[in-house]
Amino acid sequence: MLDQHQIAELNKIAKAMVAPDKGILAADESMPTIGKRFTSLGIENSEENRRAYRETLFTTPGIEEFLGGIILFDETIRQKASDGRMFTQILQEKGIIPGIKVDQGTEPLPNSPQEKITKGLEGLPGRLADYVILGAKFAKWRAVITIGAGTPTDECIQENAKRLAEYALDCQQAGIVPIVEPEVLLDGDHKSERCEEATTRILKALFAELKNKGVALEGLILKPNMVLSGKDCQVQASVKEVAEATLRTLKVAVSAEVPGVAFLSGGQDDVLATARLNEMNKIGGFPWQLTFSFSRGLQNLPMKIWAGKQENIEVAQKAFSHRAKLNSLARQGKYSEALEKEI
Ligand code: 5MM
Repeated sequence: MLDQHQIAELNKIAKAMVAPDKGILAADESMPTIGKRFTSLGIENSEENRRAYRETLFTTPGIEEFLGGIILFDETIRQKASDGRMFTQILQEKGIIPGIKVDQGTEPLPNSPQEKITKGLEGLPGRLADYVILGAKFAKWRAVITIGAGTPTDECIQENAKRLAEYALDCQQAGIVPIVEPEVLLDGDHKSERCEEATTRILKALFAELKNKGVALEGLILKPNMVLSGKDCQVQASVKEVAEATLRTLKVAVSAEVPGVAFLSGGQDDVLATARLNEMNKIGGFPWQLTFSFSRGLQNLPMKIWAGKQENIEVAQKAFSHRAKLNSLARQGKYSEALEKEI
């Protein structure tokens, strides 16, 4: 069990990650994921390109106004900017908290192999101790839940919830704030009600496991999906419907002690993701900070503009900064679509 001092330290870090006008950048794409994104834009997936791209993001002027934390990948937490400073040093100097992805991808669930369970618990305490030395103050673990015929199964929900809770406990024992990310995927033609049902199931199971294992809820951040219609569903829920369904779901499942809920974007349209976050913050009436922890929702445009070319850095940084600013406004309920043009 953690003592009160340890819990207070974790709570302080968690609150800073989701400070009132800030959110989190997910820049923890694993090799296959960054490779997929680069290849689709004709960018070579080389170590130097990954380093140069992330330098472009992290050195964006003024980005610290909108970001409380950045999630890094194992390669990135060990890399340096062109001026020789470690990326972690650059972030610390800007007051942005460095974090690290510690899951090791997924494997098929033995009794339902089309579903996935997340790997990475073996040797985790040792890896966390190394990441503390490298400067990480928080970590992230993502579980993937698929909506389909007969899925998600209870076994998939339970096993992913159990592993997320074990990871969270290991993190807190190492003095690291865990981001727990159970992602119900957007894939499918289901109505939003099915996403609400699946999201409620995984969140309830997750919080039951977290409590069961004695994880301090004041010292973690939840990173859920928004409640959305499947991407191939003919009738898409409106911005208001998404906001209401997401808040309804969070309120039945998420304890009030949790300092922050930071959404993933999950392949939504960038502008819609911002508008939906804004709508939730306009509605209000919840106990947590409600913010963003987007990867694609923040990076789609800057990555496309950068395109692997030095001469595009300044324009890419402007696009990144603009998207981050709009999401910062949305997490305060102050965004409007008219601001999209003000770049
Ligand atoms: C950066 O994307 C992360 C997934 O990485 P891998 O699949 O490469 O392990 C992902 O966990 C990300 O942090 C969240 O899903 C948020 O990303 P989106 O794009 O959904 O906002």
